[in-house]
Amino acid sequence: MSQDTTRRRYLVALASTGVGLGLAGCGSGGASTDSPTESPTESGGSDGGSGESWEGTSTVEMTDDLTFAPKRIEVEAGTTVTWENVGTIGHSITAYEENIPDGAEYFASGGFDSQQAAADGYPDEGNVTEGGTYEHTFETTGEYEYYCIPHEMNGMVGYVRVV
Ligand SMILES: [Cu+2]
Repeated sequence: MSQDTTRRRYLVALASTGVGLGLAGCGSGGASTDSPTESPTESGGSDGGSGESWEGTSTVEMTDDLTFAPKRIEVEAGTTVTWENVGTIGHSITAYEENIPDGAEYFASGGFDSQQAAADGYPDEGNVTEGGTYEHTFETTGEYEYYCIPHEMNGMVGYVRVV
């Protein structure tokens, strides 16, 4: 079986040569990753914490920029908040069931009593069209987070703080 041994040595020799060449060949990867397509996510998942400004108003506009303006409002308990569609694109006002104070009444345009029902019913119900309004009276103090069903993916989210 000496023939076999010889053959093995030959293969090993080839292999090491190959490794050497491989290393030499590396390190060339010049042009490639300079893509700036990463960061323009500004209004990410802030937790309503520091640095956010809360406006003392009871009127929120919904715009063709796909925003609630202002995004954060603060009102006293018992205040009726009005959302008005000042653009041409339809929107919903839909509370996150998990992000409203304990014991608070659920709210959503269309009058739904759960987030699931609101999502299922849209857009036949709950769509606030051009010039349309939606109102809700906040009785329970705490912080509420809501969104627009068709534009949640665009960051169309808002907050109401009731004091
Ligand atoms: Cu919207």
